Amino acid sequence: MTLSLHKHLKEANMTSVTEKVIRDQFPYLRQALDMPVPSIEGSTRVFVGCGTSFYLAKTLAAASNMLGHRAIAVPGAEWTRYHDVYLPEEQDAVVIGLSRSGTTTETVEAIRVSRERGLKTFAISCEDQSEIILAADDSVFVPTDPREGIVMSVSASLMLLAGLRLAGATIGEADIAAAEEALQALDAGADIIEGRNHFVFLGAGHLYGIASEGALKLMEMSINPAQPFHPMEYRHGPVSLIDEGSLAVLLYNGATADDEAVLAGELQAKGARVIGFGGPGDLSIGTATNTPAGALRVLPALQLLGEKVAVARNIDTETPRHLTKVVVLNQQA
Ligand code: F1P
Repeated sequence: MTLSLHKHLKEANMTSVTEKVIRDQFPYLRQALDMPVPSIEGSTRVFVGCGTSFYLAKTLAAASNMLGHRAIAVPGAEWTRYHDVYLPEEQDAVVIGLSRSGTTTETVEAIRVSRERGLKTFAISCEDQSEIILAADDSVFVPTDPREGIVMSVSASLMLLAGLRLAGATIGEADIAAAEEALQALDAGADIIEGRNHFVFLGAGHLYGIASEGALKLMEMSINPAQPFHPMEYRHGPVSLIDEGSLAVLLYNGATADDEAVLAGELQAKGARVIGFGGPGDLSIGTATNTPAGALRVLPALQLLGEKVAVARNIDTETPRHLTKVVVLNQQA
């Protein structure tokens, strides 16, 4: 009988490289706390990226707005092709591209096209001297764990941390310690995923971007559909999918936590189990999520959740189906 790699790992009680990288990310994050970040000029910030980097962009735009700097987030290709749909012509915008590899065609193109239009440009990347860093006016380089594979984990946390600091947020040791504790709490309570095959991630306000990243992570790691929603939107249709196979990950937002707890109770009554970050659930993880740093506090735990679901389904996260580390497109004339 041939055992799949994951079954083998499970039976031998071994840990995948993906999981090791997720668990070992905290020293990298601590190191990035003191890294110098330049200040960003411009009256409007446009954060662009693809995949995980786009969801980081969404989180950073929300954090910027919370901190008093107008910002939007747009997927790389959308910004290149339809910038006027997202923002009227404005010369004082700065376009900030996020890309772990620094070579994702659509994100690099968004930076190049913006610069040609006379806009200021900035890059955040985990690869020094990468295409995006060379294409932008200014940049931040955040070195990541060289063991990291296709699935973005520590690199995402690092670019989020750097971007939050760039956006003006104060990030400190307490945030890293909280992220580590949240990951440990998720680890200890991971039995909650048993028998679950329908996953939803709920986050209001600045937490919607990171809820979206939680869903993407679980989907690409475990080949299981997962969707993000704004919590108050969930009753408006999607709730019809809830049953005894559902797991809802609710990122409570301080200001609206009472409303979200009511929703959690309704989902539980329909058969769902709930993981509550910063509020009640079948598994409650007591992390404060109401500041811009809240996204960073939950991200490593969401990454581990993706791995846990993958292991339960015998999926090897080192070779996620149909995915490559970078999407490079053939440029057409
Ligand atoms: C972004 C990205 C990943 C995704 C996939 C392809 O890459 O879209 O989020 O998981 O593996 O690349 P990057 O621009 O941050 O390097």
